Formats: sequence, C-alpha cells, structure tokens
Amino acid sequence: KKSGPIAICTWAFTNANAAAGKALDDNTNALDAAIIGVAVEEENLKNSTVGKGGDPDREGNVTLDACVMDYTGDCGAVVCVENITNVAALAKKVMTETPHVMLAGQGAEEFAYTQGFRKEELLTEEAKKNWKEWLKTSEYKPIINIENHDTIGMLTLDVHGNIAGTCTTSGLSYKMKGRVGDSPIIGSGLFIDNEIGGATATGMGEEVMKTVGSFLIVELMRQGKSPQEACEEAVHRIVSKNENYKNFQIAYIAMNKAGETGSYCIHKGFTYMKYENGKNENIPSPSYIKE
Ligand code: SD4
Repeated sequence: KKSGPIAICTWAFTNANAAAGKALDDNTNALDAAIIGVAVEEENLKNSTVGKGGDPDREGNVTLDACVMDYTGDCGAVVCVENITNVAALAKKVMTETPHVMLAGQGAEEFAYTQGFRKEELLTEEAKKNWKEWLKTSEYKPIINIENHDTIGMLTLDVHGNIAGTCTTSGLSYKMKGRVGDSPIIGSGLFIDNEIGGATATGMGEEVMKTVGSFLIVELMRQGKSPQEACEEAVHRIVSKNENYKNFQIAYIAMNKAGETGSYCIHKGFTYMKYENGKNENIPSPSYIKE
C-alpha cells in the first residue's frame, strides 16, 4: 500500500507535529514540512531545550545544534551556533548552499547572516534566572524526563512516499562550553535512508553517539526488523554497555517506508506524536524500565 503523508516527532509537541502534518497534506515535500514543524518549537520561548528560550551552557551562552537529512541522502548540520533561532532551516542551507555537511560556531553564524537569518538574543529572562539559580550549586545532573525533555526530532513521509527528517536542540542544560550532543550528528541524532526509513533520538546525547543510534536503527530495519523492534534493539545496545543506564534517559522513534512507526526508551514517561490523515495523536512509548 502507498502510505499517505505522516509526521512523527519526539515528545508531546502537538503544534509542531500538526504544522508538519498539515504542510505534508498541502503537498509540501518531506524535508520542508519537517523544518516547518520544528520551527514551532524553535520559536517557542517556553521550550527550554530547543531554539530561542533554550537553557544556556554553564557560562550563560545559548548554543544550538541541528541537522537535516533529505530523502536523497543529502544532509546538513550546524553545531554550537549562537544568536540564530531557526537552526534546522540553517542546517538545510548548509546542505543546499555550501559544499559542506557541517558548519560550527561562529562560521555557522556568519553563514546564517549571508542567508538572510536574523540575529536574535536567545537567552530569555526566565532561562537566565534559572541558570543563575543553578550556579548556586552548579551540580550537573540531568533530571530524567524533566530537565532534558525537549529536543525535537521529526520524521516525515510525504505524498510522494519520500522520507526526510530533522533534529534540533539547545542540548543539555548547563553543559560545558563548546559541548555538542548527538542531535546534529548524522547517524546519531538522526538518520534517513529513503529505501528503508528513518530514526531520530532524544535524551543523553553522549550515549546515543557512542552507539550511533539512529544509523543503527535504520540498519536494523534494513535487516528486516520493524521500527519498534529496531528501536528496542538500539536501546538494549546502550543498556547492555552501560551500568549507569538507570541515571539517564534515551528515547528513539523510527518510521519505515510503509509508514509503520515505533518507539522505545529507557525510562517510562517518553511519548511521541504521530500525524496521519488529519489525526494528530500522542503515543506513549514502551520503556526498558517498566515502572
Ligand atoms: C543532547 N540529545 O544534546 C540532546 C538532548 C535532548 O531532550 O535530547 N534533550 O544530548
């Protein structure tokens, strides 16, 4: 069967997923629909781990990471960028307007201005207040499903049956200056192979990178696993290699060419959104730790 357009994304980002789903229904291509979707969260000041309003690093700098991957296999990424809100759109510009896949820091920011992006203050008063409060103890301890729960990874399947995706984040709150997580790393935070499907990640990026999680999931689907089975295996890979797994969250979502989706995480509490045929649902994910 030929699937209709589908959008899925990490966490309960209802509006972002609906925006992507509606764009797909209007015949927008998979990648542009995903970028339209995640822009909702990049611009949402209340979301403290994506875009504007994101928590800063421990020195007070808001630095964003994002990547995109298209159905053609082409991709783009920006890491540790300051003063630009829509970094997923910027990652697409790296893909389409440069000979490179990834631009970092100041180079990425300067490139953004040449592409017409606006300079914006990303640190909100609220985020600044929380950071000042954090400085009192300076204890770096991500809280499962709370402190780090807002990275948006999105996978889209358009009317032509093509799959694309994007992942965008401000990374872990109060990270070290210069720290980059999995989200903008092709293969870790996101991977697409239009013959097979796609996967994206949220949670403790260091652990996703060590196992190249999203690439792993797509390869497992290539070997015949369902999106659900592939996400489970990728989480098992992390849990089996790291005794500390109870202290962090990892969550994956995946979709194959047939439009089947799946998700798995370490700790209960992760959910994802799925838009199909005008219906936008929040789906609770099964978890490795059941209670
Ligand atoms: C990171 N994976 O930078 C991101 C954080 C995240 O929800 O997913 N937060 O490691």
